Amino acid sequence: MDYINEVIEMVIRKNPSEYEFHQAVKEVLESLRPVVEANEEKYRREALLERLVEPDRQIIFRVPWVDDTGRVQVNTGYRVQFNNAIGPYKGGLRLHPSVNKGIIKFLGFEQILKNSLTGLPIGGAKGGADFDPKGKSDREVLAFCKSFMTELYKYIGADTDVPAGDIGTGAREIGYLYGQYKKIRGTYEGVLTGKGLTYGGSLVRTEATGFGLIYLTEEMLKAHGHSLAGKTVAVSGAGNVAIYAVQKAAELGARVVTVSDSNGWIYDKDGIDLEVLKEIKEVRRERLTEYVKFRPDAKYTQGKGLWTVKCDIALPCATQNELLLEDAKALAANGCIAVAEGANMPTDLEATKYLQENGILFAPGKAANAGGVATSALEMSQNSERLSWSFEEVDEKLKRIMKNIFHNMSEAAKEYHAEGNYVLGANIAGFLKVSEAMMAQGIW
Ligand code: NDP
Ligand code: 2IT
Repeated sequence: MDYINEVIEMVIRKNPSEYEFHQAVKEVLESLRPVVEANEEKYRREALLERLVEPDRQIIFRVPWVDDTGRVQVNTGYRVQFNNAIGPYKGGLRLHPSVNKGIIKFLGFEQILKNSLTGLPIGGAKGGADFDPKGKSDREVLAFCKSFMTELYKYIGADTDVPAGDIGTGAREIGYLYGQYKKIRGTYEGVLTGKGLTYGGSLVRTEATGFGLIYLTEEMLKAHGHSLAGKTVAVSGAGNVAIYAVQKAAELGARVVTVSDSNGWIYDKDGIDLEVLKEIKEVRRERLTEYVKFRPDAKYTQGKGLWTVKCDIALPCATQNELLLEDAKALAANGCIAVAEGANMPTDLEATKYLQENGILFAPGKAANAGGVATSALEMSQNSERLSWSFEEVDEKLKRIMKNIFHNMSEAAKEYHAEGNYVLGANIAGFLKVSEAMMAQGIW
């Protein structure tokens, strides 16, 4: 058996029920084949791939907190510190009832290569809990966050591991977590990113993932003789990434016709009304069913079906495995020319393959959504020098980073004789830096 298949088999054997982790490892290792085959002897001797797929450490802990009725609730908390070859561990915290070890490990593994692609010195990590912030009072969210940080603080720090937001973890949660860290440690340090602007946050971090997704998409379209202006765009999700993708796509002249949440989706043929969307999601924290009350001509559909809408560009921005083979077929049949992943691994392996084989441009999440973590790294820089940069300065840096990511993955794909295969290009470009750093630092 070849080295890559051996490692994939080992991962499945050692981590039997971690399906999302298997999926991420398969996608990455398969696309590293040209590099691995050219260096097989050296990599085998160093057990490089075995070390890459085994986290540095995995922390799992109990998170007890008291709800508004006085009952004690117990959640499971996670922090997987995957790899710090090129910088301190960095990655978000996901708060969602579906969270388990396999999901946190797939996200942490992807984060290693994503963070490498940004060109900034950050390693890969992820964490979270099976806590559902939906429907909880502010006091309950505070109680959870305090308890979560009371354990997590032991393992993190501005130079060791810097968590941030992800699904279910926004500005409110980061604030509560930061307050508790400061209380326990007694230090004022950049231990989290996505902080509020009054206590060390960076301008543009809120918008960064969505804006970055659009900057990279525009760069990819440009390389193929297109642009966003005048295009019809389908977005899924209605959270942090989706909202700012909708905003920037509209600013560049596209018409975004859909958004969704886990219950259903909106089709607004005149273009999603950004102010309405922000009011519902960011201010009132309500469901998307409210949207049609403000926009009676829009249509709400319960359940799935968003990818059957005719669009030129599809931007999945909700969660993993939300765009499957039948969705890819529907997009292709409707003349879609590009898919760029705002979420992490929203497109499964079969759907990705189908899109690529049918000539649809495909930008993988670890490149397309890297603007969030890249701006987090810019927040870390500002915290270190105790200064804050202007919106324009951070936005300009973000744009440059996204353009570089596109060109680096494009060049890597070309160099390995797979022009236009950005999955292969992103994985190889991200891996080369990490593997070189790992080998330079000996065996650990
Ligand atoms: P939010 O919590 O702000 O929004 C998540 C959105 O996705 C909501 O609309 C939510 O709907 C929907 N969603 C979540 N889970 C599911 C599910 N199981 N099925 C259907 N819909 C679902 O999260 P973000 O916008 O921050 O994150 C979205 C994606 O982007 C995730 O994959 C995340 O990992 C990725 N990402 C985020 C970054 C960031 O900076 N925030 C950076 C890079 C990637 P509902 O309200 O009904 O749950
Ligand atoms: O998936 C991701 O890249 C994030 N959730 C952002 C992580 C970060 O550290 O800003």
